Amino acid sequence: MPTVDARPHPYTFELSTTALLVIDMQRDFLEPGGFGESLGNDVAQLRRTIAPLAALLAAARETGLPVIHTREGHLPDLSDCPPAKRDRGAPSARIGDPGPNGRILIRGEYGHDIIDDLAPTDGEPVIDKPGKGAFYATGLDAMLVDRGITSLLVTGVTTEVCVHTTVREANDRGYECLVLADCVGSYFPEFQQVGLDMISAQGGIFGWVADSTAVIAELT
Ligand code: C5J
Repeated sequence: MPTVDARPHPYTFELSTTALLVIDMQRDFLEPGGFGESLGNDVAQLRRTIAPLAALLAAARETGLPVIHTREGHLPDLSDCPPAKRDRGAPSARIGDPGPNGRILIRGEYGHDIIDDLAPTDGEPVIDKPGKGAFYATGLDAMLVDRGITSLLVTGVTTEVCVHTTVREANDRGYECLVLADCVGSYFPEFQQVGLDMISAQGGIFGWVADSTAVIAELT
């Protein structure tokens, strides 16, 4: 069984019960004109995750590890977007408003889709989620149970929002989570640091943290 150097202690996983989860690597978060930028964020902060994640994806695909992608977004009529979510803060453009990449965070729009560098391949499931967590109002849990997956390699954006919410949801459902530090990103460097610390603190209260190179070395 592969074992990787991780915080707070080495992480051992079985290939047959592990999946790579790629959270919300969407144009709306990583490219100008989307939801992330409308909230005042510098999208460049997230882009450093693309190259390491592309390498990890390639290794997972070569090994035959299941890969599951998620996308945060809403139905065109916004019936699955709570007004509290749409109204919060003082964005320059709200969810559903027109932007350079189409209506912001709306399913089917160009900006809502996954960036070209990390595009899912045929057969890789893409979970559309209306919330921050990937388990809320989705079929992810049933999909994992169905496939016998108990351990998740967690990647994507943003560290303190959708990655954290998903890892916490996964913990409450009994999954083991290894978060890949170089493959998760935050618009705020200090949140990146503390977000990762919070996962592995207290003996790994939410899981483990490692670099993707440690996992790739075990997969290839
Ligand atoms: C945010 C996400 N930050 N995918 N979404 O609103 O983390």
